[in-house]
Amino acid sequence: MMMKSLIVVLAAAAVALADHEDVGQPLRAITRISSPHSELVQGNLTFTQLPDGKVRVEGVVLGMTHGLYGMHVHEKGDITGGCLSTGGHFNPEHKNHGHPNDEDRHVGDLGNLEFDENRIGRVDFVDSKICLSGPHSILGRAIVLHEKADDFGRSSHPDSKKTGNAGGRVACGVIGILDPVGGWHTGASSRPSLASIVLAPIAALLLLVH
Ligand SMILES: [Cu+2]
Ligand SMILES: [Zn+2]
Repeated sequence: MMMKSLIVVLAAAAVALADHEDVGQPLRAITRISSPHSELVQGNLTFTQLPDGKVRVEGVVLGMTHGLYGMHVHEKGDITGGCLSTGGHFNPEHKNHGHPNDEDRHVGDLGNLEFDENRIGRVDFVDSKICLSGPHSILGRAIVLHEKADDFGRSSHPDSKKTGNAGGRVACGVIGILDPVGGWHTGASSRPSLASIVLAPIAALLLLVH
């Protein structure tokens, strides 16, 4: 009886510690945005995986004149041919192009970035479709900033439902790991935590002895 309660306590401790590890280490990614055409256009964006499954996007991009410019996650992290080699909008569910709040949207549709009179574009929003792990993961893909505003698939232009008719690609950057530096590719739910690696054999041993 003593042994059984000890095993239960150890198992509970392992679960509690595993939860704590996940909460303490949010996945964060980063991209350095630059332009093959202009040294003026540049910036940094960070992506933080929130506990509710959404992702917070923060940062500053400089260099575009006052106005709105479409910004998307494109499917490839390939900038060997400038921003053109990043492929199309990241669209794993084969939907139409849309507004970030639409149900019918590409996962990569992040809306417009607004630049002020001083050519500063401040970014701070939460998106519910992009992720830093799993099938919607944007890690290793690219952020692309366009030359025009995104119309969210709502104009009569033939490209509206495909790209938002945002025009050419001005600047881009590959989305990479910021922190933590390990544990990204094992999956948070299936990853054995340090606690379970240490405590599970002890529990098993106690079961055997019992
Ligand atoms: Cu785009
Ligand atoms: Zn799109």
